[in-house]
Amino acid sequence: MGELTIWTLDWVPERPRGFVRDLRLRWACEEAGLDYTVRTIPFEGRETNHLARQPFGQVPFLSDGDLELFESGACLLHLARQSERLMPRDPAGEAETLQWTIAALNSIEMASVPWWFLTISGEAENRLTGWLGQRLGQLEAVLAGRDWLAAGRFTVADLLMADVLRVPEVRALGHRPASEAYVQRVTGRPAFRKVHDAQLRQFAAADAARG
Ligand SMILES: N[C@@H](CCC(=O)N[C@@H](CS)C(=O)NCC(=O)O)C(=O)O
Repeated sequence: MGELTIWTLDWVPERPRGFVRDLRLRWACEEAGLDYTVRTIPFEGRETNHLARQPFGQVPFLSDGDLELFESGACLLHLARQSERLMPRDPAGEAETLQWTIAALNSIEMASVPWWFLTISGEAENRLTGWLGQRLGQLEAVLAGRDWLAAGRFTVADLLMADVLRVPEVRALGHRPASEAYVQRVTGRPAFRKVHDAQLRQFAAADAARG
């Protein structure tokens, strides 16, 4: 394990603030008690200025000593291997955590992100609403029966699922009390509050620097 550096953009417009996915990595480090530094790449020119480290021109990406990796989910699982607080070490607990981490990305965020883009683009009818609504309803049934997704306690799967679910437009879609309580439970953790505030402060400082 080397020195951890979380890379993000040096500035973003108002809307994504508090939601830029470097927050997932900062949050995991805080939960795990891992030291980390946040460094930035320029927002202007992001389509091409860091393709060698993130081939889609996005953030975040992570340096761990000489090792570099991108995709927030991959970075989270990499961090989870460094801390039992993020992922249990027993085979059943680990398998459950992996399963729900991938479910957050590939069953929920896979539907929520395209739905969200259509919603904010102002389409009169969002044809993905039925698909997302069904997925969220199925997840609501799971969350009605338990506080945490895996291993009976907080894991990196909850960090990721709550981050996917906390998007305001997603939260407002339908009545899902167990999911809402879950989002509040997970994002009520001190580590989330700390990194959320830190991200907002970073971009506010960047505003000031830009004049
Ligand atoms: N699947 C990627 C998605 C990364 C992503 O959407 N990053 C956004 C910020 S949260 C970004 O870099 N947007 C700038 C752009 O696409 O130009 C991951 O989870 O790391």
